[in-house]
Amino acid sequence: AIKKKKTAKKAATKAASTFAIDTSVELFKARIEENLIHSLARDTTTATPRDWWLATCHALNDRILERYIATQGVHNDNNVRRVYYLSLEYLMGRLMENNLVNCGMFEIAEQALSELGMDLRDIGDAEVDMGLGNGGLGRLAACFLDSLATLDYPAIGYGIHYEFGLFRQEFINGRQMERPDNWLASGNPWHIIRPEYQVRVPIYGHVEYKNDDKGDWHPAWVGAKEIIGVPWDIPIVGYGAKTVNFLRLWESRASTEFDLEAFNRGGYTEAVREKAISETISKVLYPNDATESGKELRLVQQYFFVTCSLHDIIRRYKKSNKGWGDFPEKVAMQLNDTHPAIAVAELMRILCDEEKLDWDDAWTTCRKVFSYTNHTLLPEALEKWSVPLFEKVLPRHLQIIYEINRRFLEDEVEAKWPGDGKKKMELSIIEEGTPKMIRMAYLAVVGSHTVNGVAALHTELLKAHLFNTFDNLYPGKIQNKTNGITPRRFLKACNPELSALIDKTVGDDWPTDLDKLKGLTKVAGDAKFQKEFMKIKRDNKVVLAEIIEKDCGIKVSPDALFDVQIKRLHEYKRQHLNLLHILTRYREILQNPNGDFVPRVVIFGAKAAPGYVLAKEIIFAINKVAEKINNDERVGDKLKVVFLPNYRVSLAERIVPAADLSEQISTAGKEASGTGNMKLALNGALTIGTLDGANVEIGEEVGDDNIFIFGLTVGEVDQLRASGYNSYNYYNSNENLKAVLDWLSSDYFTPGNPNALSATRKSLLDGGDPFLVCADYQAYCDAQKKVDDAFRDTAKWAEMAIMNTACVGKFSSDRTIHEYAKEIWDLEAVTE
Ligand code: B1H
Repeated sequence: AIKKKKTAKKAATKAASTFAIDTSVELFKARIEENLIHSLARDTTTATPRDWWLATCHALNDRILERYIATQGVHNDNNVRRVYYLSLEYLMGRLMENNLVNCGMFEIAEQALSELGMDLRDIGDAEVDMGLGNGGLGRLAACFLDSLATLDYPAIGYGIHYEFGLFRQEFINGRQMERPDNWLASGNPWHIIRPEYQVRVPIYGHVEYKNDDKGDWHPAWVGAKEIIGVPWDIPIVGYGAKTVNFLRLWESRASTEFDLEAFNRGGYTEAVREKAISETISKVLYPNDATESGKELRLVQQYFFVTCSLHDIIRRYKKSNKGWGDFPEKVAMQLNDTHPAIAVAELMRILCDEEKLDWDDAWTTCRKVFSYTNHTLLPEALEKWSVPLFEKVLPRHLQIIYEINRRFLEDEVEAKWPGDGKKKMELSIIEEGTPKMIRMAYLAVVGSHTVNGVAALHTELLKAHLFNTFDNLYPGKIQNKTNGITPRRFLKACNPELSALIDKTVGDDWPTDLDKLKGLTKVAGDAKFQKEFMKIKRDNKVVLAEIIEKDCGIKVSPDALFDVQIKRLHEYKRQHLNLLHILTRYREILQNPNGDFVPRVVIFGAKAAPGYVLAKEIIFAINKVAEKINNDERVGDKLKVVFLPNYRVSLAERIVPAADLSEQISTAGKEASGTGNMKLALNGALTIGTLDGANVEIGEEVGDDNIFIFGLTVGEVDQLRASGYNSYNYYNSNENLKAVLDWLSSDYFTPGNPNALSATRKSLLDGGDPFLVCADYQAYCDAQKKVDDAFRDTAKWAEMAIMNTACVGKFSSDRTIHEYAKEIWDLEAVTE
């Protein structure tokens, strides 16, 4: 083993030296040109922006892969403990710019390309986002990978290599249309296929009992179809490029044997048909954020990637270890929500059925390796699978889940609450009913050693409601780990001018020590610094204004207040509350043509789940209202409304640095954390928000004077609901609210078609207003007035904006990952 270690050291030194050679503009330039010719068959005169992008990526990759080999060599040779992050979603965005920044090669590449007559930013636009996720949950996974590598933690992410990521959004006559996201169409320089690690996985079939040589009966899963999982690896470069981890994504393929069998049964067309079915598994990402689909294919996806990943983890473990005793020492697995929770049953199946461990040993092992993150309290997002469906897809796993549940209820629940049948019903992994349902969250809690929420308030609510009885049964098991974001992508890379100003002011080590930003508090009141800070903000707004003109054909003034709400479209996030405020403001402008208004541009970015009818109606309403306002000469620059199509990570990177105001207006208790709130505050936007999710902690960090908090608290929401909420009371007693809601059902915004926008009004009145929009309307409008007043005082506003950037160091995902490593994974950093 010692000898092996030496080879790894050597490889590392070798890579490090290549590194040094690479850090010259001349050499990087030569590598780009070489790649243009040898990999892309182009010369500098015929190359398209995409060719330049690919050539730059290849040039960079040479370097990344050396570091990757060195890191993996050290991890393997030292048989290190690793964390495995299991997630059905990774919203990686673009990788070139991020990898350049993390390799410390950004300036070199910029210079090299400029000498070749190209602009780095322009060619970067040729990269299609890697959008294998829906929203916050998927982006969190991507930020975590960045922090894990940056902090030198041995970590591997596992997920699905979807052929189609989250749909592309277009607006046609104001309505959302979904287009397939064919992200692989123009080539991907980052992923490496690993056919040697392919895994054969069984699915469907049935359970039979077989007699062993001792005469005991054992369950056996037979008649299953076999599918092949082929891994694609994407290197994850830490900042400073010491550690390069990887993300392993599984693609499903038909097995050849399976083809032949199908061929014999049904002939050629049948064989091809079955092949297509196998390949369907990794075809497309389910586009629901915070609602479960309940679809069979989704369950198959979950099982497919879990079993491929577990087999891969076990193969790696067995290469360096004997027996199962050390497995929990070498392996920690984080379940990103319940989407991979079937892993608990699958590991039990592998250990008991394949590896012949007895149940108790297998169960002890399981509980030592798994931990689970809960991301939502919304009932519609809590995964439950019907027992009949489970039995059809995974018959053996159903048996195992029943056995886990039986032992859990008869041993643990019985010991704590003897003879208490109600407690058993309440905690059962199986929910009674027709059909019976498997509560995946309960399976995850029972099978894990630690459960965590994603913000302080969210964790408190988990302990008070969803997992209250579990919290009594397992005191201390439920912990908080407030989310974070990577400051490399969401400040350094996306806002280079502000980053340079920060470097100059507090030094350049903030990207890995974000609390250093605190140093900015000293200059927050300094007029010269304020000028520099706000000049950068204005420059970023000019860039965004150009994008708005290009994508939406709307001219906006960079001197207006840029008011931004960017997130998935959902009733609980209340984009329609924002809309009601827009209408209120529009009315005021019309009623008071000579009034002194603070010019505003309200900017939205949001995709609605394709099947979420009301969310799509809200998009349509915003677009129609925007069209009217933007073309109303009486309004001019006082108010503009922009809905940028196809919101995604790369667009966020343009919007976030340009925002003045960050809309975080969910109904209190509904947004588990939010992470856009952190990105915007970090870039000097002020938050207008409710006391929900991580807004609470942002408020604690920046101070009450630097945030606009409004609306009902969680306690007040509960009280209001308990006392019988009736939105009509607000409608009837608030003249403005009544006026704007009625306006929506007139034909003012859709001439000749009076009911075109009435869906929103209907949901808020006859629909009972499930997210209390009417109840928070007045408080929201009042808070918006305070925003206007603050914005009028430019020095004051600048100071508040600087204080936001200065005080949100807590929300670096490095802090979050350190906490997971210490308090959940027991994981040490490994350096060479
Ligand atoms: C979050 C989801 C989610 N919570 C189901 N839950 C999904 C649930 O495809 N599905 O079935 C997909 C996504 N996503 C978000 O997680 C929370 O709403 C945010 O508040 C939080 O910041 C984010 C990261 O923790």
